[in-house]
Amino acid sequence: MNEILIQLGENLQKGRAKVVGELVTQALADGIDANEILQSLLSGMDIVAEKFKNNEVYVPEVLIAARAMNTGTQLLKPHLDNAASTIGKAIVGTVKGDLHDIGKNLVRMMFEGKGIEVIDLGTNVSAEAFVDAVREHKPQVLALSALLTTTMGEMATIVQALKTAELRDEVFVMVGGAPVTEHFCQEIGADAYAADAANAADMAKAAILGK
Ligand code: B1M
Repeated sequence: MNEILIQLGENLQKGRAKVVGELVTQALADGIDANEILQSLLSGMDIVAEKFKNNEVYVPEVLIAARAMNTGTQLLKPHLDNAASTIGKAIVGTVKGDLHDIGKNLVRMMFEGKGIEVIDLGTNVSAEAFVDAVREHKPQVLALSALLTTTMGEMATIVQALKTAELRDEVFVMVGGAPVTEHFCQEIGADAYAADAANAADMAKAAILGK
């Protein structure tokens, strides 16, 4: 593999956003294909995600690697064929009444690291807003986050609202957040529960690719 691409992956894992930006600029100037550059960024992020899953790195390292990833992808964006650079679309958000967003932001970053385009609705998002966004953006995946036992019930309301709007079969509904469990996921009729952001990204990618 080209030396610049190797360095790119390594610096991404270390979260060196400035160096990643310089290397992407240099790689583009050297005529390396933007998709090839993106692949080396994605491979670096995959390694970070795997380490995070195995508790070898923690939230701060993931956040700085994700920031470096964002620096690289922003520079690549104008050079990429969108259809080739993203595998699908997801909507993420924290449910109504809930302002916790650190886990949800990690989910967004891990999704982006897998090449999934993300529409982030933010926090305190009502069921109506989720339904409207699904209708408008037609994502393959809807990822819901809740951190409070008092707000997780809102996930059931969202699943029901999707059914009422006849959109339930159009989207793969994933749920997560500290109080959420596999049992709860099944009880409310969601499609998948993910215990952490890395697993959520693996599951979303598999759902998008139909695996
Ligand atoms: Co709050 N808070 N908080 N809080 N807060 C908790 C959740 C709590 C467990 C603390 C405690 O009492 N021990 C407790 C909930 C108790 C319960 O419901 N059983 C609690 C409470 C009570 C409250 C308030 C009510 C406090 C008050 O005002 N009296 C209040 C509520 C505000 C509101 O939301 N309406 C409140 C406020 C806050 C802050 C604003 C101060 C702050 C949030 C800042 C922010 O998010 N920007 C905050 C924080 C930081 C926490 C703790 C300390 C940390 C949460 C966190 O970010 N963890 C938390 C205690 C704890 O969890 N130990 C606590 C790091 C993050 C990476 O983990 O979000 O779990 P997490 O995400 C994980 C997984 O859950 C998963 O992936 C991530 C890991 O990869 N995941 C998903 C998350 N979302 C996913 C979605 C998916 C898939 C996976 O989609 C498919």
